[in-house]
Amino acid sequence: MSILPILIHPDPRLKKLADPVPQVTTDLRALADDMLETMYDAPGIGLAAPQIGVNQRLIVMDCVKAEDATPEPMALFNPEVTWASEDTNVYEEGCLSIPDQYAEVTRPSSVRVKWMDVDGKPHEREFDGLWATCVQHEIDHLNGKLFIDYLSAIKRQMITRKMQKLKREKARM
Ligand code: K2U
Ligand code: ZN
Repeated sequence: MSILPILIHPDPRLKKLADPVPQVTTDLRALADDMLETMYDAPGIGLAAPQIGVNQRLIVMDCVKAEDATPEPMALFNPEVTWASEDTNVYEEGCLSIPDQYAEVTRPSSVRVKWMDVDGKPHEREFDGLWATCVQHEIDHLNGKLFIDYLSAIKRQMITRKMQKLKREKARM
């Protein structure tokens, strides 16, 4: 198991449409494990393969936040939203590829998602609450969309400039 480096915005690899996974291989199972370890280490509650530079349709999540609760790690291959509620929720979102920047994003409060699990088995179920926000945030990553794309051009530009400065400073270290 490895902790993988997370790409930081702006990066063209974060804007690409990820490729479908034809079948779940041993390598992809290992990648899902590494993504979960990377996510827990960040810490985060979700991570999409493009964020670690792999342009495939794979996301991992564990939105159980309570310290004493049992973790619920999930790996979803080729996830897609099949239904979204009209009701919406506003959540102050962040992103591991846009560190320390937060903004309110409005999304459907419930979604039904179908996907393939690590054994290649199909699933479809409804997600609510933080799980719904997270799964939509992660599927956006597979379509090259970041939470800042829901903000005004001015706010998006301000955050992008902060990330460009951060990357310049990191490059000097
Ligand atoms: O994709 C990512 O960058 C992981 C995000 C997922 C996420 C963002 C906003 C709302 C829900 C999920 C990270 O987990 S950001 C860190 C975080 C941690 C706890 C709650 C919300 C965000
Ligand atoms: Zn993100």
